[in-house]
Parts: sequence; C-alpha cells; structure tokens
Amino acid sequence: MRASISRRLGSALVAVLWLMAILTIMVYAFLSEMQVEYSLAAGFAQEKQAEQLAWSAIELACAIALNEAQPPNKLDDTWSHDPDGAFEVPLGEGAFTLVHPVYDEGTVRMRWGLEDEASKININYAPKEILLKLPGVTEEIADSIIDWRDQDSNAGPNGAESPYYESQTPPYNCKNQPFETIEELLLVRGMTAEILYGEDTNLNGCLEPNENDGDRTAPRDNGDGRLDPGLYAFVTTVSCDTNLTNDGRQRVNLNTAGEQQLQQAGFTPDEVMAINLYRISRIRSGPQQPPFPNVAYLLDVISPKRFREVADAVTVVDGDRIPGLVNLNTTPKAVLMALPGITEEIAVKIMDYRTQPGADLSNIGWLTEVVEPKKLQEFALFVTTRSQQFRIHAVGRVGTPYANATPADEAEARPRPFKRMIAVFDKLAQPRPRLVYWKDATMLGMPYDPEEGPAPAENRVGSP
Ligand SMILES: [Ca+2]
Ligand SMILES: [Ca+2]
Ligand SMILES: [Ca+2]
Ligand SMILES: [Ca+2]
Repeated sequence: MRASISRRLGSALVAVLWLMAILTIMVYAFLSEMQVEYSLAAGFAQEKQAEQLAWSAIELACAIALNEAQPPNKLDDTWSHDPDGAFEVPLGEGAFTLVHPVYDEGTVRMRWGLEDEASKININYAPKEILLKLPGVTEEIADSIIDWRDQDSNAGPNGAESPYYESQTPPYNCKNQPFETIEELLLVRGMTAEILYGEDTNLNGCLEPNENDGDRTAPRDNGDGRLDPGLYAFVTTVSCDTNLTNDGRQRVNLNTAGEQQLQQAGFTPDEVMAINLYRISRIRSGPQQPPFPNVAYLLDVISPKRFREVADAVTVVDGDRIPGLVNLNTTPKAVLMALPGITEEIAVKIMDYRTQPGADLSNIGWLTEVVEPKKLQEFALFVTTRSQQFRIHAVGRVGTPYANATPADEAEARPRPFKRMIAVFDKLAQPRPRLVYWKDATMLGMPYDPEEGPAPAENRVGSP
C-alpha cells in the first residue's frame, strides 16, 4: 500500500517536473518572440524617425529655394553650398542633411545645399548638336532622344519611333511627348545604365571598389582610379526660366519693340535709331532670320559696356517662359563644352572669371569680359544667369549628429536607420511653387560619411 502511494507520488512529481519544464520552455519562447517583436518595433520607429528627418530636409530645401535662391544665382550663394546650414542639422534624435556631389574633370567635390537644374542640359529642348557633345551620347542616342520627345512618327537617320520599340521584348510605344524624368532615358534606343549612371552608380561622389574593378563586379567601369560620371549628372527635364528681368519687369523684344518701348528699356535715342537701322539692314540681307537671332547681336550695335547694362532688359522671343536655358554661373565644364562654340579654353576662362570675388554675374553681359562678341552670338540663345528649379538630395538619419559626436559615440558606432530621398522643387510650377518629383533612394546607401565631417577629401575612395 505504502509502496503504491509512494510510486504514485513519484509519478506525480515527474509529471509536475515535466510540466514545469514545458512551461519554462514556453515562457522562454514567448519572451524571445516578444524581444524580437520589441526590437522590430524599435527598428520600425527609428526608420520612421529617419524618414521624418529626410522630409524635414526636403522642407528646408523648399524654403531655401523660395527665400534664399533669388536671381541671379551663383555657386557661392548659400542655397548652393552652406555646410553650417545643410550638413547634419540636429533635430530630435538624429540629423538631416542636403548633399550632392559635383563632378568636374575627374574631380568630385561634395556640396551641402541644393543642386541647380539650370546647370544641366534639358533633354526636352537641346538640339542634336548639343546632345551629341554630352558624355556617352552617340548619333543613335541623340536621334532617338529627339524621336522620343517629338510628336511625329518620322524616325531620324539613326533614331527610333514606335515600330522599333514595338519589336522589343516586352514591346512598348515611342512616347512622342516630353521626358518627365531622367530615368525615362533608359527606354530610349541605344541608352544603357552604364551610359546613364556612369561609374558612380550609388551617386555618392565616392569611388568604391566595385566602381573601379572593370567588369568583375557591376557596374562596368574603366578601372582608372577616377570616378567617371554618367549622363545623369549633366541632364535635366525641368529647367525653365522666366522671360522677365531679375527684378520681375517685362523685357522688350529687340525684333518687334517700338521706339518708346526701347527707350523704356534703357536705350538712348541714338541707340534706338541704331537698332532700327540694324533691323532694316538685316531684313534686307537675310529675311529668313529675325534681325536679332539672339540678344548678343546687340553687340553689333552697342559697346560691351552698354550691353552689360541692358542685357537683362531685352529678349528676342515673346511669352513668359523660356525652357531649357543653362545657367552660366553654375554649370560644370562638361555642360559648358556642350554649348555651341565653347572650347575647353573658353570653358576654363568662364569658370575662372565667375569665381573671382566680387565678379558681377547678374546677366549674361558678363560673358563680354571673357569672349569676343561673335563668340557670344554663337551660344547666347541657350544661356541665362538664373535658376528656378532645384534638385534636392535629402538624408535623414537617427543617431548623434556630427557636431555633437564624442569619441564614445564613435566607439559605439553601429548602423542606424537612415532615409535618402531625391526630389525636385520648381519655383515656376503652376499654380504655385511645389515639389514636382520625389523618390526614395535609400537603397543606394548613405551618400556621405558623417564621421568625415563637412569637408571630406576630394576624390574619395571608400568601401561600399
Ligand atoms: Ca516621335
Ligand atoms: Ca560611388
Ligand atoms: Ca565594376
Ligand atoms: Ca573610372
């Protein structure tokens, strides 16, 4: 009897022990699941913080474009580069940044601010002769860009219309409308990702091992130790200027304005008479062209000094807007050299002049300090000194901002969530200024290293 009781007690004890063991395992399993969920939630919250920080950067950029980017627009303006105002701005539990690399002649510099869309060639308006001078653009690509954007279905000599695109897999139509994004170029005959993005596929201004190992890993590159940018850095779809003076007054059309209008624009009675005589002689010699094909033809009538005084007040076209003009105050060498008549020597002179302290860059008249009148007449139709659209490269990140970082922060450094966004703000958008484009570019990686500070070395080499 006693033996059977103690046996029963024994088996009950074993059962209780088993139960406890199972419960313990279950509690542990539950706890670890909770922990995973908790850290997921914390990670999610930090990602949301990073996203909000990136949007703060975009909002700051819009405010800068509206308030600080007043014409004329130059590279030494704060909207373009302001390490104190745009690099690692502390907010909440992190920081936000406006950054973009500038590629020029094999060197790369990081700039903290907005990128000027008028510093690029507009693929919706550039004639073939300009397109052909851009890096990587072949006859096939230039003709196909023009066929893509023009409304007709007549293919250029090396171009492509719908019959070509319909024979692709999968088939698609030729757009026959303006480009809305730069990425759309990838749909155009002859264009490749290598030509469009070049070697800096993560757009961070830094030469990473995969961007300098030839064909071994993507992208294809030439392994020459230099970061060769693609077309992406030099083209836009949105650049457009007003046909007004810097202070918002109507310009007068040199081809059609009456005497009174010309005098109101600042011409003396003698100059008005000279302009009239010039028009008559030009119409007699070549009626197929307007008397003033561009404003630089005024230099046939007045002195360079007078031209610099009146250039902003005159135009050769009607209408409120002029799309596709390139801002000579901000554009890199590769874009300058794509403009008609601009040789490397002239491009260097332009870039030297515009960086002189105190140089007056208020209208295109300043070019008379650098080139002969006949030369300016070759490219004056394509240029301006103003910017109305800006590309925003925004980064928000969670973690200690650069300015507040201590050695302990660096020791504890670990990957923290960040968000990278690319957006375009158009001051001339209708009915009011607004963002006309944005996309999440987080998958490209961090575009700068917070530990390097606001003055990183040029031609940075790094790990991906
Ligand atoms: Ca077409
Ligand atoms: Ca890179
Ligand atoms: Ca490679
Ligand atoms: Ca290279």
